[in-house]
Amino acid sequence: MNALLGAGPGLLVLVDPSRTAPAEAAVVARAARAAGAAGVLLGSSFDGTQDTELVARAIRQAAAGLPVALFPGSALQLTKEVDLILFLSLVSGRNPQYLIEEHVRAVPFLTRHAVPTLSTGYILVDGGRVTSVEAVSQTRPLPADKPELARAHATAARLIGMQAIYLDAGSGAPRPVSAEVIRACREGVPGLTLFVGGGIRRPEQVRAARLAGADFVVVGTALEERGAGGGPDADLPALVRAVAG
Ligand code: 1GP
Repeated sequence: MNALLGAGPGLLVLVDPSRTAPAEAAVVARAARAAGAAGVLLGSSFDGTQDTELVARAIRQAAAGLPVALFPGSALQLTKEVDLILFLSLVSGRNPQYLIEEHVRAVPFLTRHAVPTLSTGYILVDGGRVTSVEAVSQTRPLPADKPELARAHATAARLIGMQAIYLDAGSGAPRPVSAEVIRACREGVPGLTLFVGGGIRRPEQVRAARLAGADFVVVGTALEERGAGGGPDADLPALVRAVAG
């Protein structure tokens, strides 16, 4: 079993290499390991081309044993310094670039480097504002109040043979993916790994996502934002505890 998948269910801390310097990522990774997070996801919907590798290396050096997975925005971000690459197909969209083109471009890299991949159907759900993923991918998110539509996309990805689903409201979304949408997708893909992220800031939101069927709950922005005391706004240990219940 892959190190990251074996660490679940759990909380994943998302580090965006285009916004986080290697030294800063090292601090985040140490905090994630100390808090008992299942691992770190590394990715950006835009940019991060060469920073991705530097940040991945800094995380591994700072927090040995903490699983790191790549959550790439494009084939340009591929790095061998991770335990797993989410091989993402943006199945909520109809843009061939993110359904097959980036995948073909990834093949020379994956032929040279034997990094494990996880075929993942990525489903973008409306989180209340236009997010970077929507703008960069030029795809529309699914409506937030149509669980049956999300379930159909997740089920289609399973029938195609994908191994996991990532439900995302987009980074910094005002509204996370609802429990109804998560539950509907969980029903459509029993046995597949289910990641849920986007706009999750508080322990009760982590708990709700987990109870609705998420295996991994992803938090990024809330841990980047600084509170009044200068430290992160969100309480990482409390978020980790919320996954366990
Ligand atoms: C974004 O799901 C991730 O793709 C995490 O979102 O930054 O809002 O936590 P946040």
